[in-house]
Amino acid sequence: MADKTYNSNDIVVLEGLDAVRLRPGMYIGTTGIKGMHHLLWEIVDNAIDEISNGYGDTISITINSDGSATVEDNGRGIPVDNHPTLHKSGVEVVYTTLHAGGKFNNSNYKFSGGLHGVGASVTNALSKFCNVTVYKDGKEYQINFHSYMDENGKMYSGVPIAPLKLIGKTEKSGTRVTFLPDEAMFGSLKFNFETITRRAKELAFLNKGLKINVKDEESGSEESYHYEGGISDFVNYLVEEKTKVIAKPIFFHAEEKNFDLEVAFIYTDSYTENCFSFVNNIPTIEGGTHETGFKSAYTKVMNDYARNNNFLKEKEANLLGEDYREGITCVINIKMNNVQFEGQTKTKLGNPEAKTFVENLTIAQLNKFFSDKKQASTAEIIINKAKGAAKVRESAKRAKEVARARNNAENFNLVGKLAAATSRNNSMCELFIVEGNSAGGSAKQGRDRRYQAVLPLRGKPLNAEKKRIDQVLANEEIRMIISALNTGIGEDLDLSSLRYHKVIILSDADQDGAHIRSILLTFFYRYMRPLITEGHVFIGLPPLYRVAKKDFVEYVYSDVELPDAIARAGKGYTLSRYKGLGEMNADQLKDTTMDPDKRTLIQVSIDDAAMAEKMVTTWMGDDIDARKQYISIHANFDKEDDFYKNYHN
Ligand code: 1YM
Repeated sequence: MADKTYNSNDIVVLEGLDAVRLRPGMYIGTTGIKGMHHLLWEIVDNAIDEISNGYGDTISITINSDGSATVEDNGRGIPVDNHPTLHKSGVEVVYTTLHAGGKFNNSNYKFSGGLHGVGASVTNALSKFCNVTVYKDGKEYQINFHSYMDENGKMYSGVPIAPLKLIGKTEKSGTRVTFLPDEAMFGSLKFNFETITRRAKELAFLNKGLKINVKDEESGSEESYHYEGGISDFVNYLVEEKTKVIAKPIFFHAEEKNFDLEVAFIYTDSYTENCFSFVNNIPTIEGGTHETGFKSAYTKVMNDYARNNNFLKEKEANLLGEDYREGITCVINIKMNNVQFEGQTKTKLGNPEAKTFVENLTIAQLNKFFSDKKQASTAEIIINKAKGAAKVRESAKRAKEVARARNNAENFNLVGKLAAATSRNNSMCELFIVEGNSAGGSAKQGRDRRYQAVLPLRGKPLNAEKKRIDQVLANEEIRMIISALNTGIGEDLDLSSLRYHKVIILSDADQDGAHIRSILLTFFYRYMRPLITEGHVFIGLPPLYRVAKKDFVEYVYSDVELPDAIARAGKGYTLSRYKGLGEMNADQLKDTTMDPDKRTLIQVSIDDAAMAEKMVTTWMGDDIDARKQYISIHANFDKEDDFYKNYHN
């Protein structure tokens, strides 16, 4: 066969949507459940951009029974007129050209949002079909795209079946998109109602006035979110279970050319600091320049106020930022262009100009706020609280020193409890934190002593949620964990000395086990957060059943897998249900839960700190009913449940 000559058309095709299929990771991160939801967020982002620029107010998301999703807004509708050089309708260009959105809308839209700026074409490229309806100027238009393989095995990604077609008249205005993630890319994964509602709720908080409806056709579940108070409502929601010490959130909004900033914060009687920041609606879990800018401005404003109003005597030193932030819950929401992300998980804002901008606007806004005499009592509460925190800081420092000394002394005593690994290669070593002495005993026998260490927990460790650091450190179980990990905690945490690079929580698959797991996760979340964000924390998945017949033995980790396992065993099988880890002997525990070749671990991560925080306080807060509900929803986890993967999502 003659060599095919390539012309420019072929090159265009090669650089088009097929590139997305060849390297989906580059565009959506993974082809797992998160990547699949990313397809949805790309479409939702376009709708949000439209609404935040003042057109329309409502977005509806539907999970359809056939596995597809529909997103509809009531904005202007994507342009339908022909693109001057590409000779295709605007809609077609947006859905078939990588980064088309940016090229089109930069001049019209103040901030090109877009989760990672890749646009709707990526969603189209990775979908089996993608149908777009535009309601504009009294008319309804439709264009359908599909992806398929021809008889020669050549792949076609997101190609239009026909050009944009005029359907008829309409009263409506807006855009409606339905797409089905391609099984060839995502297997049998399904959209998750909870994942979608959680993010929808957050988007509604971050975009004041926006209405988002979410519906699951299959189950009939429906939720609606709309907050006229925006991030002030967000802050109130985050502290719902806590006791506020100032009446309502302090809020300000300020903008400059190409920058938009809003901040809301409140104080509760808790001792932790909770700052959540966002850039263009994206959570910046690792913080960054905007957070730094706010914090340094806030410390300065409060210290100046304290001096000018005689809360600090001339001889007294300034209070520290951390003093002013004890018990704060704060949301920082900025919009800007040319965002640069840094950090381990690319969730840290790097733009240096964001620091200056947030700092200057915060100083101006808060000085204005506190110059109002009506706010004098609020300022007084905050400053007195900070003074209390400063006092405790001094004594906690001593407590920490004591604890450190004591830890060293007690390392001998710990030997009996902690079965340490012998290898000094920390990156290969694992620490199993095991619920109960009997399971702990089996784990010690079943482990590979070179790389695996076992720390049995006798009772429930201390709930770190409501304690100051000195009380946390007084708890023996917690001290054993800190001592075994060897990193220190809080501000002093140093991951470079981490003794065990995998920290694996092994608890029973029942409510008590779930509680112990959440207590441990809460402790890590509060005092050793980098351990989680840098991927060192895992949950071990014990089997729920053992199906056996003569030589046949199969362990089953979730209810959905059980029928298949029973079928494989055939008639005359015996089924045992494990109620707890303690029921397994050393060999069984090793085979099912510890052996790296056979076990299943769930990595704990946080990709949305605000929602994780809410979950942690719900788990650990005073509202027992809410806590029971959360724990039971998530107690029966299995491999499909991506909840633990994200600690939120
Ligand atoms: C359900 C998804 O995509 N809505 C949407 C998208 C656009 C517009 C309106 C829009 C933008 C502009 C002018 C503009 C987009 N248009 C483009 C592009 N909802 C959804 N609603 N008129 C309408 O940016 O000037 C990209 S997105 F590039 F064609 F302008």
